Amino acid sequence: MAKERLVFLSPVDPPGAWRAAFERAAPDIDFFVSRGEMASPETIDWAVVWRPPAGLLAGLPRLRCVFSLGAGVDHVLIDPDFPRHVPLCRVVDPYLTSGMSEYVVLHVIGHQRNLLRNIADQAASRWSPFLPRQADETRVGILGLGELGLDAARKLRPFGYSLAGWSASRKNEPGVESFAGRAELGAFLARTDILVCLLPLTADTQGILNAGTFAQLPRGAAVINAARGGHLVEADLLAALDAGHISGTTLDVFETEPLPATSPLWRHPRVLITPHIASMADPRTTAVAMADSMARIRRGEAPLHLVDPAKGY
Ligand code: NDP
Ligand code: OXD
Repeated sequence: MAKERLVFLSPVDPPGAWRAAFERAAPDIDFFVSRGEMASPETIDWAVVWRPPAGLLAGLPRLRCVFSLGAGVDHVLIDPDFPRHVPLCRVVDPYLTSGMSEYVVLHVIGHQRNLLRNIADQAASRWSPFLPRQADETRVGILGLGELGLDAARKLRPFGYSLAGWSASRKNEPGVESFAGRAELGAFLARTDILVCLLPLTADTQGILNAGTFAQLPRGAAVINAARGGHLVEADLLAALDAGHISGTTLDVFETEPLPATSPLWRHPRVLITPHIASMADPRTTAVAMADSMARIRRGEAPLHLVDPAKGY
C-alpha cells in the first residue's frame, strides 16, 4: 500500500527539526517539504503549515487534516479558498504555553519595575535610583483567557499582582477577576495598569488595540502585545506613547513582519521589540500530538485541538 504523504510548508520554521520529529512520531508517513510548489497534489493526506499560499490547500483533493504550526490559525483562515470541510487543528503544547507565560511574566515585571527607564539611564551613563511600583499595587489585565492567557495569569499570581482577564465567555479562575464580552471591556480597561494581549486574531478582535482602547486605560498604563500584529493600530500606539498616556510597550508581533527598518517603532525609547519569538511550537512534542490526531482521524474520531473556522479560533 502507498505511504501516506505529509506536506510541510512554512517560510519561517526550519524543516530539519520537524522532519526528525515526524520520523520518530510517524515513521510510516512520507514527509516532504514544499516551498509553495506542489508535485502530485492528489497524493497529499496531511498538511502542516504556516502561512500557506492562498489557494494551495484547496488544490489538495485527498487532504484529511490541516495542522497549523502555531496556536493561532489566522494565517490559514486568511485564505479565502481554505477548504472548510477539512478539519483544521492548532498547536496546544506545554512548551508553547510555558514559553508564552515566561515572556508575559518577564515583560509584566519589566514594565512594573520600569526597566525601560533603566535601559535609557544606562544608554546615557546616568546613575538614577528610583523606587519601582509595588507588584501588589499593580493591576494586570489579560485580553484572552484561553490556553495561554490562563496559564500566564496563574504564573503571574505568586508575584501578588491584582489580576483580571477579558474573554468571550465568563471564567471562574481563582484570583483572576473575569470580564466577558464587549459590554465589560471598558470596566476591564479602566482597572488595568499593564495590558497584555493574548487574543486570537479574528474579525471581532482585529484592531482592538486602538486609540479608543488606550484612552480607557489609566494614564501611564503599559501595553504588551504578544498575539498578532493585526490587533494593534501602530499609529494609535505611537500617538498614545508620545502623549504620555501609555508609558511603555512590548511588541512581539507586527502588521508587517519582519518589521521594516523604516518603522518608527524601532527607534522609540518607550518601545521594546522582539521578533515574533514570544513562544513557538516545539517540534518534538507537537509532532507527537499531530501524529496522535492522524491516528484518531484514521479511527474515525475527532483530532486534537480542532478549530472552529466560523469562530476563527
Ligand atoms: P485560545 O483559543 O485558547 O484562547 C483565546 C481566548 O481569547 C479565549 O479566552 C477566548 O474567549 C478569547 N476571545 C476570542 N475572541 C474573543 C472576543 N471577540 N472577545 C473576547 N474574548 C475573545 O488561544 P491561545 O490562548 O492558545 O492563543 C491566543 C493567541 O496567541 C493565538 O491565537 C496567537 O495569535 C497568539 N500567539 C502568539 C505567539 C507569539 O509567539 N507571539 C505564540 C502563540 C500564540 P473564550 O474562552 O470565551 O472563547
Ligand atoms: C503561534 C505563533 O500562533 O507562534 O503559535 O505566533
